[in-house]
Formats: sequence, C-alpha cells, structure tokens
Amino acid sequence: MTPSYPRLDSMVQGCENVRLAGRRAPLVTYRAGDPVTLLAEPGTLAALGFGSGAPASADSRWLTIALESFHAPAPVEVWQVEGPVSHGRDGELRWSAGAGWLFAAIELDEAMHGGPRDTAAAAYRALGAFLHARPERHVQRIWNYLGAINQGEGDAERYKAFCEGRAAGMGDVFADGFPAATAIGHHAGHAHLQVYLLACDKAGQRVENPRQVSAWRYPRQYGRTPPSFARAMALPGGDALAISGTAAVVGHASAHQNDLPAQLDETLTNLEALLTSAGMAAGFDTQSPLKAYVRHPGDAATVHAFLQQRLPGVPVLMLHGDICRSELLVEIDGWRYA
Ligand code: 3EB
Repeated sequence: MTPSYPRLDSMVQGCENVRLAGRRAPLVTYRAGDPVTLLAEPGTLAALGFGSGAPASADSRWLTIALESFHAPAPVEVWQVEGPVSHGRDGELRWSAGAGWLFAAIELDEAMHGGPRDTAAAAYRALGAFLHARPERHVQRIWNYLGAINQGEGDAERYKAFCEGRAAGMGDVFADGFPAATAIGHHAGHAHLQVYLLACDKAGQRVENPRQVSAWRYPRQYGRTPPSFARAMALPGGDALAISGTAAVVGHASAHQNDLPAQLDETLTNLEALLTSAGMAAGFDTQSPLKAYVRHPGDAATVHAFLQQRLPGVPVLMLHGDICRSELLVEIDGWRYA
C-alpha cells in the first residue's frame, strides 16, 4: 500500500518486564519476525499476520488477516499467556488454549454457505458448538472480517446480512451478554469470512459508552437485526480492557460525515469515555496496542500523523479496512492494560 510507516516493534519494548510481574491477561504486542520463531516462544497463544504478503504457517495458532497493513514490513500481532499452550483443529475451526485462555478462529467461503448471512450463521454456530464443550467458554473479544461490507442498499447491505446471520448463528452462546467486537470489510474477495476470538474460563465485565447508544439497541434504520457487541470488555482479573471497534458514533448517529479530522477527534473522545466508564485512568501508553482501520488508503498519512500527535508512543497498527457504515472513514480498536 502507498505510505509506509516505521516498524512497530521498537514501540513495545519494556513489555517483558510487565509480563514477569505477573500479568494475567494475554499480552498483545506487535512484533517483527517470522511465524516459526514467534510461535516457538513460550506461551504464544496466537500470532496474526496481515495482508497478502504475510508469511504462511500450518500451525493452528497462525492466522493471516485479510487486511493489508500500511507498514513495511507488516508486523505480526502476538498473543502470549503465562503457561503451556495446547492447540489443534476441530472441523473447520482452529484453536489454542493455555492458562485459562482460548483462541479460536474460523474462515469460511461464502460460496459454500450461500451469502453473508448464512456464512456468518455457520461460523457462529461452529464457534458456539466448540465453545460449549470447553472450560474457556466465556467469549471476551471477537473480530469479524468480511468482503464488500458496504455492498447492497438498505437492509440488503452485506454488513446487515452479516448481523442477521451472526445473531441467528450465535444461539445462546452470548446469553450472558455480548462480547466486545470488531466488524470490518476487507478487499481480499467477497467470499471470504474470517472470525476469530479470545475466550476465558471466567466471565469478563462488559463496558458500555455513555456517549453512545448500546449497539444492540440501535433503532431500526440500521437494519432488522442490531449489531450484537459490547463497547468493551474488562477481562477477568481486571488487568486489561479489550476495546471494540470505535468510530465517530454519537448516540446512534454517525457524526462528522466527510470530515476525517473531526471523525478522528470524536473517536478519541469515545475511546477516552470508555476508559472512564471502565474505571481506568485516562490515556493510552506504549503498552496499549491499537489498530486503526482506514477506509481510503489516501487518508492513511493523515490518520497516522493525527494519531502520532494525539497518542505519542502508542503502538498503532494501520490497516486498510472498510467501516460497516459507509459514511465512517476510520475506526480504532485495541487494548488497554491497567
Ligand atoms: C458502531 O459503533 C461502529 O458489528 O461487531 C463497531 C464494532 C461497529 C463492532 C460489529 C460494529 C461492530 O456501530 C460499527
């Protein structure tokens, strides 16, 4: 992709010390390196590559995300837990588990399931059935990447079909409440749905944003089935907040159409409101890895400069992705450790 930004690994030094101090939540970092080395490190629960240039690995803990990164080279996102990790495959699903935490991922081809709705339903059914038999059945955080997310008008938009299928497929898996989530559009072909999650053997604490209507209460104009996610999840143990995809949504409305700096500013206000709502101190730091999903590659330089100025030292992985409302230009998600 056009602009390129520094390697992110220089921004996450010092995390090892935090880990030795006894962190319980998985440690998420952006790293340089190849899958073999990163997966061989003790406690690696998952490693995520980004884009068509990402290396390949047959290890069930490796996932190549269908979003191009604006960095050269693209970093690898690594999740690490304090303890031995087991991993394997179960039908179309791959998983790993250790220290009470679970990673699971599924990638489905829409051509085999008949469109975005039924593919989402199949993915969530498979994940739900797998989780049902696991001690780590409390889903904390889930990511959804689908092609051509804004294609189709009104209720026929692919994102809205995805929301219907997700709700239909999840059954009672989220009867206790929805996890934190992200849903972003990729450009790697319409047919490819990727869903992956972090679950735990204990329940987390859902966090909503008082500036925003909870997504599951969005009014009818956003689709027949409202999106099923919480704005954030305080992970069990209380040492990390998993932050959902956050954009310039105020109340239930999209704010600042066609105004990128204003959308960025509103997004940061929403992120700060979430920290307050979670009872955390203000601000993000060098150990709070974030992702910025940018709709138009031509906006990446502006987004990067804005975030460098407003969030100095914070590792922000910049990705090319479409936000689920066509008027939104940018979305940010990530982690904040206590
Ligand atoms: C929003 O605030 C923006 O459908 O899982 C953000 C995070 C958004 C998750 C989802 C959608 C989802 O409504 C969109």
